[in-house]
Amino acid sequence: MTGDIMPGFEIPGAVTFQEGLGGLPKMVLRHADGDGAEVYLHGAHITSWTDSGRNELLFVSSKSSFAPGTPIRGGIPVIFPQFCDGPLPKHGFARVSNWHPVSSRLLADGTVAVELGLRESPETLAIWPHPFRLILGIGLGHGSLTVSLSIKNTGKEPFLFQTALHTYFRVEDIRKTSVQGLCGITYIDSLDGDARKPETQPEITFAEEVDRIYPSAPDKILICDGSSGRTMQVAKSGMPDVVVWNPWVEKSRRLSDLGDDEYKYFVCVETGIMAEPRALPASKEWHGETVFSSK
Ligand code: TA6
Repeated sequence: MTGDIMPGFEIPGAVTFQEGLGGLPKMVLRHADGDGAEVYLHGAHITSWTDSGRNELLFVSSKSSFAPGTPIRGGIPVIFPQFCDGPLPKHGFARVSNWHPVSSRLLADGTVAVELGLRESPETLAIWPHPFRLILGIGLGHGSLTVSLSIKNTGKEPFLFQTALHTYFRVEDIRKTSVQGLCGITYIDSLDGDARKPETQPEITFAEEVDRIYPSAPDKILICDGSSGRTMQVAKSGMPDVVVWNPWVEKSRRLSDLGDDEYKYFVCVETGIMAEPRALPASKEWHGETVFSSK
């Protein structure tokens, strides 16, 4: 593709279209204060978020594929309508679907705001027989990234869905990283037959694989990267659950699109509806949002 195939959505100096890896189109967002973000139309997948000092805040695997039909490993995969395993492909089809730009705006406070959309297609209807409309909103502010998701049931029957922003946060050393704000929640341990366990640690640290769903979690979570001294705040609304995941050594080796050592450099802290599917009646819309801010 060329940079000008979607001129209606470009904003000089703020939003451009470029050819990304694998020849896939991506939107490049630039804030006047120097923050930046990149989002592929493939999956509406945010693959980069940089602060005004040009520090990358998201992790993307050096071995990720960038190809139609396969998920990108890292960044912010958008999960819908199924979380994890089930009758559909793992984590659903939104992350491997081709989204379209819906709007781009420069807001009065300087936020660069874009929206991407996805509707049902013959391919989605063949595996999930429900009409829907998704809108992913991205707001790049100075020191913050707001990601919102609206899900509308445009059909005549209710449907059940799960959804997540499966965010991979870059850290300098997972062994010196902690996740804070989940103490007191009973979590579902995906590595122990979905056993329910109380979270007793004010600071969750990592010395082995961790894969946990925290249902109805507090709306503010902190990720403290002890090596860099950076703290990331994850502030969610309308998204009840949080997942904490790091694959550690063995699982990293099993994942062909992740370098063997790359588990050291990220933690996934995911927000959405993962613990139980949510019913969405015909014509109704669900909205959730997560604001990421780097301190
Ligand atoms: O959200 C955690 C999780 O479901 C883990 O169980 C882990 O497998 C991860 O997502 C990655 O899934 P993926 O399909 O992207 O390999």
